[in-house]
Amino acid sequence: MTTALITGFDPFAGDDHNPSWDVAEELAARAGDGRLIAQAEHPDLTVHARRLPVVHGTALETLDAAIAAVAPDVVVSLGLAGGTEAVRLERVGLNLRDARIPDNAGAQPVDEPIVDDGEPALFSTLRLKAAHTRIAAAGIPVQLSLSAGSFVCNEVLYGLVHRLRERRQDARPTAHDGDSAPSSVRGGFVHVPSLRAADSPVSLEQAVEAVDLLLAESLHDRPDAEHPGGALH
Ligand code: PCA
Repeated sequence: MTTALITGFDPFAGDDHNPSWDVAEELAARAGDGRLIAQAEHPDLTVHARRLPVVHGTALETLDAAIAAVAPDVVVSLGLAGGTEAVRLERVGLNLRDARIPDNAGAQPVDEPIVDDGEPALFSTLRLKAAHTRIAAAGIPVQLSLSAGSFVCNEVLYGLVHRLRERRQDARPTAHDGDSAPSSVRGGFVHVPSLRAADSPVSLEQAVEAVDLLLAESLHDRPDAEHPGGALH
């Protein structure tokens, strides 16, 4: 069996709704009916959706518990980036909390590390360039993004990649295990625009399809595509 964990977030900043959770729920519902594009390529794929609190620290604890419970082969976390106009495939998580607004528990950390003595930045391990090509070909507005900000979404991206790497190291085979080490679990983060707005450039349907295609691409073992995708500024 192949298992994907998709997370969305609670509403925050006084909103009563967060579309990232709609996308996660819809992916799990479609997977239950065998309707995902990713299932056409990975027929034994099941999808679990979990909702994370917009709270520094607690978001990562909730994600960590979900990873332990679900034992996923791939993890895609989703969040809302209000005011943006495309699905943003986040490439880099920074080891930085610098919150412009309080989180849902009232905390507003400034210039703190997420992981004490952790590396300054960690890269998503999803196959973002391969996915970007397919999502763009489907006519969905999509961007490779070099910053997930410095609020809870960035914390989940950095913390997720950090945690998956630690788990891999914990699971390193000993001389007794031979080749039985689990293959590496890919993980990363996607920001979606506020999909409900009447003038939203991306619909819920398109955001769901984009993450579906990202799943399809990221469940392959081969390395990411190698075409240019950087930014000049
Ligand atoms: N977006 C926020 C946190 C939760 C969410 O959906 C962010 O971009 O950090």
